[in-house]
Amino acid sequence: MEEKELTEVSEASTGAAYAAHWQEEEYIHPKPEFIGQANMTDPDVFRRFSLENFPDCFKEFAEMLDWDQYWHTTLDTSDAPCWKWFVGGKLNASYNCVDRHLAKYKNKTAIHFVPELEEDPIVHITYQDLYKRVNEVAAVLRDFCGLKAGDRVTLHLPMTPELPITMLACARLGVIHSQVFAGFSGQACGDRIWDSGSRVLITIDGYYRGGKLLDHKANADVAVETAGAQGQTVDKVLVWQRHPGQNASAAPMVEGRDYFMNEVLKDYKGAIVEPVSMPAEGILFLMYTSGSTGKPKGAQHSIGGYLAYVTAMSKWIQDIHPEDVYWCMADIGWITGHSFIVYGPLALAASTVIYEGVPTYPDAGRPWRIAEELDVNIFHTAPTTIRMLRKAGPDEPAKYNYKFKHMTTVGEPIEPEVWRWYYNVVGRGQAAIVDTWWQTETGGFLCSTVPALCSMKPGSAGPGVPGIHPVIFDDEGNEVPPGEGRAGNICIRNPWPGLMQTIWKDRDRFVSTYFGKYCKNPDSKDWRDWPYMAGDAAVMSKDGYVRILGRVDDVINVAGHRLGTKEIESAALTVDAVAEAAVIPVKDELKGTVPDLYVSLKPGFEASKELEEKISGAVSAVLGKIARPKRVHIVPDMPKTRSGKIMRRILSAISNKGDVGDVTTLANPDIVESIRVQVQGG
Ligand code: 6R9
Repeated sequence: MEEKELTEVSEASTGAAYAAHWQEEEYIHPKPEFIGQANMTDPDVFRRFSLENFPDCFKEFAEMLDWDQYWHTTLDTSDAPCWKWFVGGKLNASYNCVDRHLAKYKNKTAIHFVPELEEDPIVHITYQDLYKRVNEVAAVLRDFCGLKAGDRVTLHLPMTPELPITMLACARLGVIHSQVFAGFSGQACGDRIWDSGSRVLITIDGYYRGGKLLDHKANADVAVETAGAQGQTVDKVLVWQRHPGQNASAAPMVEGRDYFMNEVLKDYKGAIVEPVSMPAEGILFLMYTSGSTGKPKGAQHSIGGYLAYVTAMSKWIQDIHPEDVYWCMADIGWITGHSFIVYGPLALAASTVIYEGVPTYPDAGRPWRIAEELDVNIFHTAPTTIRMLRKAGPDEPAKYNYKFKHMTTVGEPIEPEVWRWYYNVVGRGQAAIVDTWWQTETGGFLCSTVPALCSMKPGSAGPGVPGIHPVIFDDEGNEVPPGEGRAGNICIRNPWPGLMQTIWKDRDRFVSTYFGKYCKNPDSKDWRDWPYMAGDAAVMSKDGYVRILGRVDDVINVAGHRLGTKEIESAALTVDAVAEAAVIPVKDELKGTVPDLYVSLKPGFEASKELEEKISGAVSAVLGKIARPKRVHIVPDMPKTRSGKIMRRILSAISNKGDVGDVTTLANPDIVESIRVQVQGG
């Protein structure tokens, strides 16, 4: 069933070959068993969602939801490029994710909560339980906190069911939630409270991570202080308890400000709050992007457009049916969790799994034990986790009895080597894989294969999903035709309902960041003049599949040749001993920049000069001498964020002898100094 196609990427014809002279392209077809049960098997979908049928094609997404009132205008472009979708329509997101399922599915599990400690029982929350809990929390927010539609609330919650329950309670009232990743510091949370103008903060006393009960409430005190110093007063802090009735935090409760949620809830037992009928163009939530430079920007997502988009993506690309047990191992503190743990799966009445802790706790077999126990059949994670599981337990999946029909990879480019392990070992060569490329800003997927309709190509995200029309532009704004092998800036030609409405309180930054470079006419109200620039470099092959090379600043220009850092990392991963690889551009007198390569090894392998040579040689062999790393550093571990992304910024500071900056929010801050000593000496 597997075909190989060799596409020549000729340096002579492209001027700047981005990678190899020969780029291997392998197609792997989905299995008939998957196709037979899939939600989207109609090849005509791509015609129906062609630009000729834009924007009306997107009505099909909106029709997956229940509306209180239908829209009169599918797309309003009068405030370009702040597009308005389904104008005139009214709906409620909480109703769509909870109430509408009660008639058919009230006794079905909505959320399986898996505590990190394996001895603690898994909690199964039915749709009826979810309905009850969401209503009670909504009553607290409305009647105890005085919150109403349009107000902002900051959540600083970890991976427990209280997080989606609180989100849905906000949505029920039309209150805008702004969830801050629990691994972020109190100060980072405070900055976001201030920016969003929240006067209520919802947190928890503690949660488990790596086997330890962390004190989380202490962060709330710092957050409130930080926001206060900038002029935003928080008058109420609601504190969930990880173990109701027992305080997991040493931080004192501030009289008149801090309240244990479980105590307040006692007065709201059985409360029912009618879902507020909201305009489609109302705001569902803010999601601040990591904000490595400048102040964090709040991506502002709509109710109708966003929910329609994530529901359709969950149905067609994630292939979620109500009877599926779906596990996305991301954190709800990131966009992936909002769209593909909470809103999309619940809108489709699926059972969604929430796992509290670290994927490798207490060992690398944990995810597969959970999959076996809960009968998970759809699995969703990021390359960094896949690499970690492959490194720590390459043979673990085979020990457990589970069966995935579908798997997702998201968040960074995946090396074909790693993709193949995911496919063969985790998916047992049976599951369809989608490599979904998208962003916080885009609400849902941009490029991915439709799993029953398209073949998979390891390392490529795929073509635009139905309704998304990607294009690659060079720096001058000329289109780079598919199949040329030249990298450029990937843009989307058309608006779509999941795209953020704007950056909260910063329309100018929204317009300049995403449209500034390629807008054809800033006065135009025609969407054709406003391609969306994602900020990623990509190559499109002649079949329209897109290979993402990384952020625009992740492309290394070595002596005029564009090299994707990911291409080099993939090459390094072809050496058996290598578990993870990260490439850093380092200034070079002759070549402008050259790649510095950091690698960590699989268990059982030792660092040596010979191995460094071997890795370096492999990179030259796969990509050509131009890509040969200046140095290969074999390090004990990579510096990583709490969400598992390798912090290239820190490696770059070490390679380029700069300031590593604040490393306290890393998962493993101690590694930074040992790498620095290793690379720079003393
Ligand atoms: C969903 C999410 C967005 C950036 C994006 C790109 C990278 C995401 C990817 C991918 C290659 C994929 N990215 N998915 N790169 N292949 N399948 O991760 O959102 O945290 O905002 O990150 O992540 O560089 O621009 P976000």
